[in-house]
Amino acid sequence: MSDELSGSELYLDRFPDEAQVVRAALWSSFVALGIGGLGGIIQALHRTNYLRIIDSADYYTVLTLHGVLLALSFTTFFLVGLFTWAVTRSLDRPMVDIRFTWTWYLVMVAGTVMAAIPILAGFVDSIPLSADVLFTFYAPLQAHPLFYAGLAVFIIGSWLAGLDFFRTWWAWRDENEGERIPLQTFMVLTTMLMWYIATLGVAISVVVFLLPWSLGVFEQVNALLTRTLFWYFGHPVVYFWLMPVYLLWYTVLPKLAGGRLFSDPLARVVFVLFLLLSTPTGIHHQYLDPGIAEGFKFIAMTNTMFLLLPSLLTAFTVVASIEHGARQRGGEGYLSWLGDLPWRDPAFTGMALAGLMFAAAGFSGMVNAGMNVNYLVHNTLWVPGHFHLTVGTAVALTFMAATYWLLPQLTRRAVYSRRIGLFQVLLWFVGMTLMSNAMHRGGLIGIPRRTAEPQYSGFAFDAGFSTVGELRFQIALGGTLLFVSLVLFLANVIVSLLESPMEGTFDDTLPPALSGPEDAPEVLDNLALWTGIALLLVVLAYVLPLGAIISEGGLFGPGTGTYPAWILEVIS
Ligand code: HAS
Ligand code: CU
Repeated sequence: MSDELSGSELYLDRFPDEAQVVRAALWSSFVALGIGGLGGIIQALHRTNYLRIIDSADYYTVLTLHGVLLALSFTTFFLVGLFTWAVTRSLDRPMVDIRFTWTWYLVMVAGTVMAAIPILAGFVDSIPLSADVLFTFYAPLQAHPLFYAGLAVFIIGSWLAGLDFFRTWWAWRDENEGERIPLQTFMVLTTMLMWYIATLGVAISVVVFLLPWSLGVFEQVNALLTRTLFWYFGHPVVYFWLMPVYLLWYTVLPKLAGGRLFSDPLARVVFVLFLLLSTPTGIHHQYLDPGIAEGFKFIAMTNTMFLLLPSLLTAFTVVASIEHGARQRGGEGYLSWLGDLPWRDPAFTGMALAGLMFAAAGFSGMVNAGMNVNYLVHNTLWVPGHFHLTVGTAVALTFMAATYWLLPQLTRRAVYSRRIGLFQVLLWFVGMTLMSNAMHRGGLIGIPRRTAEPQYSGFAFDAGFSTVGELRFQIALGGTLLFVSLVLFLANVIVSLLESPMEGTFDDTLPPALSGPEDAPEVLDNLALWTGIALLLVVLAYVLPLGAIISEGGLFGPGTGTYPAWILEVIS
């Protein structure tokens, strides 16, 4: 972290052009959050049978809108905005070419709009477009070509964003030979390297198989192959959402707590571990898929268990940093220091509660990851319970909380009401406790996920009607509280922009770590080495299962062998 920056000058003054892009990215993410959240409350009330304003036939349209806008658009737009802020502030230099920065932002917007059009058209029967394929979009579900083209454009935009971060770092490196990569930039670069490796799978799936198939170029695809290529990307994508959160927990949360990051070297180790281990684990989403040998599933499980390590290290480092903050503020005792933390600050409280919930999420993740226990929970409501704690709280709540801290430095506006902010983050925590807990319990008694009619007429769940009724109520109530919290967040941001000019100064500096980069072995900054090892692990984990899937199911579906008929004709 570069720490010499003066507190009297805001980020906005130092980097006016970059601040514009960061704001545009954040506002785009909030538009996605608003629309996606509306989809969430509609389906929560529909599934639980409290309020049915859509036809059950439209359930998958709403579910796709909810998943794509929240899991893919909200997260990624926030991430690229945050990363632009983090790279420029930690390198203390502007982006190399702001026109290029605007270009990737606009490419990402274009991709999102292209993908959203066929999803939204699903509501209008007279328009012959649809994309009710959920955010996992693998075959045999098929969407209109515009949806796949939009996804491809969106991913290309994110690749260009990564290139922009690298170019800016390269320029800095030429000016600062021999210096360690500042921590925030290190985190951005390792995340983007992980992203390049992970998106290879989904790019091949979309461009080589799904798009031509939906255009009618091929009649069929190998469904298991597109599934496997999706999950090759679908697991690391969850760390693409989580790593910006860790960037905030490591570099901003200690300051909000009144202290300093405990260890810069440990933070670097964590991000390197994510780069190495995020991708060779995707098959843990496919434990129940026929067509993949048990041995490959076992390897994915083992890798997943290793992948717990960076998060367990994070729990230690971040809590130690928070404790350091509390002790700087006069906190004492084994646990009574907790009372000395700035609980009235919505930015601190939001992030701390997000962290607490992530601890629970980690446990449900460990349950998911066990091959045998997974058979109990797979495709049940347990899984949405898990991911509303992870992406729906660790990520979403941290991003909302961080907005309360970023807003003044990006807009020169004060947060309109910090009290509403505090109430809003608490409400999210309470709403999610109700909803997610009930979803986990519902999953254990066999309530399925991904359906508008989970009650299955004529089928009695083991736990009896009263438990099912109680869980239904908790999900509906929790979902409603979450929606209210989301509306309060968006309203607070909008009113801040309209009504709330900033008075006085705002300290946006970040303190150096207690153990700084000088304590970190230099090899940690050798990005080429870690990328090479990461690629090797991917090859080891995936070449054999993919080979088996293709030789058994044909590259383009049954009967097509390894090559499709038309390629064989061309080469024969
Ligand atoms: Fe997961 C399914 C395993 C983490 C998201 N996951 C999903 C799906 C999503 C998702 C979206 O193995 C569903 C996809 C679909 O539609 O089918 N997941 C794991 C494991 C982890 C994990 C082992 N998941 C995440 C994260 C996500 C995410 C992160 C999004 C951001 N997940 C699975 C598996 C499945 C799965 C299977 C497939 C299930 C199936 O059958 O379909 C681990 O990375 C978790 C490690 C976490 C920890 C917790 C550490 C605690 C920390 C808190 C520190 C405290 C603080 C607070 C800061 C070990 C870091 C301090 C405060 C004070 C006041 C002191
Ligand atoms: Cu996963």
